[in-house]
Amino acid sequence: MIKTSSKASKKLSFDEFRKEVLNDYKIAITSRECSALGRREVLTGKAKFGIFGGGKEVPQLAMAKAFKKGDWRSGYYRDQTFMMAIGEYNPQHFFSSLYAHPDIKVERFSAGRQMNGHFATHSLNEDGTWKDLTKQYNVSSDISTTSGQMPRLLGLAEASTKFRKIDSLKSKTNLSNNGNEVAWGTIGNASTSEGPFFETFNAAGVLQVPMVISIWDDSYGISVPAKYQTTKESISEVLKGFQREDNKKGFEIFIVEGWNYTQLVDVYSKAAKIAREEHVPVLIHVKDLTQPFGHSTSGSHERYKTAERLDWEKEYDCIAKMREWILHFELENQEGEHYKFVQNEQEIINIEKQVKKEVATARRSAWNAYIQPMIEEREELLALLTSVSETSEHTIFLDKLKRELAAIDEPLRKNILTIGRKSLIYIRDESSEEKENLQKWIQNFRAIQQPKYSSHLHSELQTKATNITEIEPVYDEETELVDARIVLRDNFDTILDQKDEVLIFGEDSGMIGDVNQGLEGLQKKFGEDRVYDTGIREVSIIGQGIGLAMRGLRPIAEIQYLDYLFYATTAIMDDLATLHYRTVGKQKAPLIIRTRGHRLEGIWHSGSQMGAIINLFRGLYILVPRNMTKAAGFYNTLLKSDEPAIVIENLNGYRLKELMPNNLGEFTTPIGVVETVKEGLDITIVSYGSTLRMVEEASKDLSLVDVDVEIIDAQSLLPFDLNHEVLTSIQKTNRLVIIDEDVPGGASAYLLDQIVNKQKGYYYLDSQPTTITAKAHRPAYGTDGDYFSKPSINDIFEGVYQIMHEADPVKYESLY
Ligand SMILES: Cc1ncc(C[n+]2csc(CCOP(=O)(O)OP(=O)(O)O)c2C)c(N)n1
Ligand SMILES: [Mg+2]
Repeated sequence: MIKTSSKASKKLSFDEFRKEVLNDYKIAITSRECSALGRREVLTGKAKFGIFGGGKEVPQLAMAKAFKKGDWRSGYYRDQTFMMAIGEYNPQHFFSSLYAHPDIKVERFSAGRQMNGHFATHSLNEDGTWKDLTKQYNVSSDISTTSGQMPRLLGLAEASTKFRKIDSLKSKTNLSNNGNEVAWGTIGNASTSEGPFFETFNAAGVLQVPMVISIWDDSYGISVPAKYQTTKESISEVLKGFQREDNKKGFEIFIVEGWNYTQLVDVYSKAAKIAREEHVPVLIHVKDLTQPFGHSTSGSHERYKTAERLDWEKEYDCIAKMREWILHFELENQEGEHYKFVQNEQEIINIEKQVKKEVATARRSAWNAYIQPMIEEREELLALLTSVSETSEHTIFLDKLKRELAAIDEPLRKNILTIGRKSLIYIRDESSEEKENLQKWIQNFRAIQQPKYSSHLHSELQTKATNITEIEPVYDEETELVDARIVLRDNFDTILDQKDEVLIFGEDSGMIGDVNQGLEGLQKKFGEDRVYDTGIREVSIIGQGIGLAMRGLRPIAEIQYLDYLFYATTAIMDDLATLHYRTVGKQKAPLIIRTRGHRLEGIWHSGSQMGAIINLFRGLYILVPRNMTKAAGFYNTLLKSDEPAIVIENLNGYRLKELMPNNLGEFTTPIGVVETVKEGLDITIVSYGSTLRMVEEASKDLSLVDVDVEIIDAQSLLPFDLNHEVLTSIQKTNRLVIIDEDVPGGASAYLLDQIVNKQKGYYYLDSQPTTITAKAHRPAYGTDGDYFSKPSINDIFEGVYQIMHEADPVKYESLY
């Protein structure tokens, strides 16, 4: 600390140190005061819920010191002090997020879409281009699921290894500075009981990535103490085997007291150096933390902590300990001079008083910014209601509504709209200019408000994936039929050649080039850094992809079979699918998930759970190409845009023959566009994936009995048929059947709803719209198991024929 010998510089460096310590203390107590006042805001009803960082302040000061521009954090709801210490959060922001202020310029993490304590920075400019991520602190947007932050952390850290190792990425200086960036994870002690924590932890040790994981250990997970959470009640004990040794790679592990400021600062600086310079993962187990306000505003910790524990928490409160240290710190140099942080306690009390004032002012100002526009909007509506009421026959009712609205002290938009919309019911049979003004105001108001809650599920930029138009595959005259996997493989080859930022990885994706040889020889050609094997660990494979994509790379993460996608559900559903929405487009992860399914056999390899996928993973594009050329086209489309998607290849299609296009890497399959693969007049069949081939087979038999079917390949389930081409088909055939191998009520029900309700197909139907699906149970194994579980060509024939029979029993006589 005091290294030079000259008196003046000694004094100067101590002064600087003193300033830093006092500033840190100020940040810690500002954070604590926010928690205290925030809790009151919930108890008095101004905010709905609060979850705060009380008791975890001091270690976060230390982490913030080691956190450099360009670094990334993937953490959880306790990190408010860290956010304040890096300058990305202040009391006004704190209260704005508590009130869920719906403006991204004010509540900069999620525009109030997430509850408080879910932090983020902005990676993207207004036009969707990357900011210079090396010149800012990067906080990947938090999610609420305990340990859900871990899988993504793996990719955020792995990206540094890619930027350091792959020469052609070195020019991307806005994304990385030679891979010097550390990814910092934070997690609560109890959340380490979760699978994603252990899976990610192990993978980080295998991959040797620059990651520092802090475990904020307060001995509880809400009310459940460590003895029910963790073997030996200590996560660092459990993880000892991960400690690196002289000739064995692993983690560096630190254990530190959470109230010990100097020890913390020292440990964090060492941890950062190891991770940054050596690219070695580090664990910091921060023990002895407390939770002075309890878990959240939903309950009180006095209910489940003993009196002894509560006393201990008071004594070991990290801020109280830091205060003691500041007060009693005294250094004497060789000349006998004494250095102190403060001369007396009053100096500290003065800082504390000032902080209280500052936080109270910030609270008022955040509340006014939140409520004032709504008070004005209420006035607008009241004025409109007054003028309607003056000419209405329902003055009594309208005035009652007005009084109701005027009586609300702090009106929300829900209150305003509820009254406005109700008023229209009373005057539904009146007509006046005043009423028209009211109607317009309500419609306009809704049009302005709704996007605040519903925008940005997908990209809203010109570059969005659904704007990429079709480029058809082009064939040379002497083009040959090849195994379809060769089309896919050669297209990946071209992609890897053209785009340095593309990385492909998964179980068996590297050395053998995936289980179906779609990547054959590509690791050899492009190296292990670009095409590589992973452990069997689906949730962290997806997390790896999310993190890599958030740092500007273009990962293609492979999930070996569709049924195993669900191991990664939290990473896809909670993290990837919501990222763009929950940051209002300020962060993105254009991860492409490659998997294979359809027409698999057996309970564990059915490959058909499309209904679950489209319902759980809204926010991703769900693409179901019927062959490998279509699949390759989807990869090309996705790489020309920047949104996340799942491409489901047909497992039984790799060895079928397809023509080899000559514009590999270039041709595209459009997203949200169906394709009519056979025209017909009698009935429209919508299907997708490999079921489509069976439909084509059945249609030949149907034509023999004079049923002329039109077959439409959905291709893209999310989004489905943006141009309403199925409707055009139904206008011609007036009959509809949807066929897939999902369970009844699965993706076929979704397609039915899209066509009958959204496209308003019901106007044109002369027969009951029907679905032909698999049985409700998981499919049984083997040829007969498949025949009796999934729709067969017989089932398709008979299902379609039955509709024709009902329409014209004379022409189409009953089969049975
Ligand atoms: C997957 C999941 N399960 C349960 C919860 C509910 N929950 C939220 S926080 C929490 C306790 C977490 O304790 P810990 O990890 O020790 O963090 P702390 O709050 O103590 O800092 C629980 C059970 C959740 N958010 N997500
Ligand atoms: Mg805990």
